[in-house]
Amino acid sequence: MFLVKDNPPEQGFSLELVGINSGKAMTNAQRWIMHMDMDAFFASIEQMDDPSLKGRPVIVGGGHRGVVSTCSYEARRYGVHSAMPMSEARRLCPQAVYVRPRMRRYAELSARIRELLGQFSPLVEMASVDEAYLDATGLERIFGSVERMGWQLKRAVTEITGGLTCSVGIAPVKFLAKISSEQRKPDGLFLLAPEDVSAFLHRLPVTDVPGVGRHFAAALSALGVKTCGDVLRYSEDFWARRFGKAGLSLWDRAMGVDPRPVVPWAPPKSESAEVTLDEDTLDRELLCTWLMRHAERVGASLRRAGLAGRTVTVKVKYADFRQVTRQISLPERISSTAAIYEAARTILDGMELAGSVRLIGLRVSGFEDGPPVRLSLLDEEDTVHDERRRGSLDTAVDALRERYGRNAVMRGRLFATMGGKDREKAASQEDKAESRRIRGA
Ligand code: TTP
Ligand code: MG
Ligand code: MG
Repeated sequence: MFLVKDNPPEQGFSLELVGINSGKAMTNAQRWIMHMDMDAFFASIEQMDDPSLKGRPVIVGGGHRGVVSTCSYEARRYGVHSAMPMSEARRLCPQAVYVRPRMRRYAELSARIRELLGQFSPLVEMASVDEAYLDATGLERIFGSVERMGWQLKRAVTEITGGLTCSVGIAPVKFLAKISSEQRKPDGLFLLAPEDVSAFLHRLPVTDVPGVGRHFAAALSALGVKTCGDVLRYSEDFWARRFGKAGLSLWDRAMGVDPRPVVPWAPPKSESAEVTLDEDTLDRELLCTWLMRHAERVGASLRRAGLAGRTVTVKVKYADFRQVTRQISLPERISSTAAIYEAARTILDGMELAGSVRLIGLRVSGFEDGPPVRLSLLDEEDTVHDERRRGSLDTAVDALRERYGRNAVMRGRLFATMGGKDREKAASQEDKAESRRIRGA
């Protein structure tokens, strides 16, 4: 007989099977990790929202010089794939329908999926906008079997999204669950039972193991190592000596070992950034420049997390440590750098500085979906349109930063107001600036 026991809250909620008869914790309960990933996520949403696109090659991506975000399975037949230059996609598949990304719509559906997954397992980790790991250990008892849980989850995802499909992988550890979810894409389910793991790994190409990049793969190929089975032909010691951490990790994976737990994601209540200036200042231009910097950091974090907030707060601390905060509520939730900056700027412009400033901070909160409060000055339609336009600039900037580092791209405003020396200082102060994410309270 078994009972389900909660762990102490500080360790997070998890299910643990305890044998009543023996009175001892049962450590050999089968661990199950489920990985779900939406099929052609952005493109499928476009097809769902515009039924005339169903069954047709659809390519979602940025302007002519941009890259492909993703494409429908119909377009994949022509060799189009994510991260490919749009120009190449146009050459391969000129008849496709080309669509600009609508990040807010995708984030909205992602949030809906995240909420749903929480009803399946207390331990859900959103790994990206369209995929998640669920700890399914012990949940057979609720769903009948872990496979049935997977099918139910697939059905529920399709229902809650209004028609999108996902693929599910179920395996004893995380990396195998992720690889499993790719086995039957699209709209598939693949269960890798513990007794099949070793045969599966034996022929699994090392390039399918997360963490094995192009260079590592080339070095492996030179050793004649193509599959995880080949990895085991050399000793653990060999891998450690030859490739250090990466080698050891590869050995572990080839053995089917992946101790990483599913780490649940708690939505932040706010996103903020602040800086204590090297010298106290009365210079509003400088403060505005810092607000722009903060808006970029906070905006990028929000967009990464698929969040947007209605409340913008500016915090000012004076040289004598007195502190003032002012906030405004907007008619709709925002996440674009420009909109956050504009709101912050409006606040600062309306503040009378009571002395030199030693710290300036910015926070965005109010992520929940409330009924929008109209601000009479702004026409809502315009705001929505504006946020969309800004959204695509942010997507471009975020992508460049991802590739070339945080300081690679500086907006016109920052560039115009900062001299070369100041820009360097901002870059180094950037690292000192505290970006806090307030969880819970
Ligand atoms: P993926 O899950 O990698 O791809 P996908 O959902 O489009 O297709 P699949 O059925 O193979 O899972 O990425 C999820 C979304 O993230 C994708 O729809 C668009 C976006 N994305 C990019 O914008 N750029 C990229 O390079 C990748 C890989 C994804
Ligand atoms: Mg996907
Ligand atoms: Mg994905």
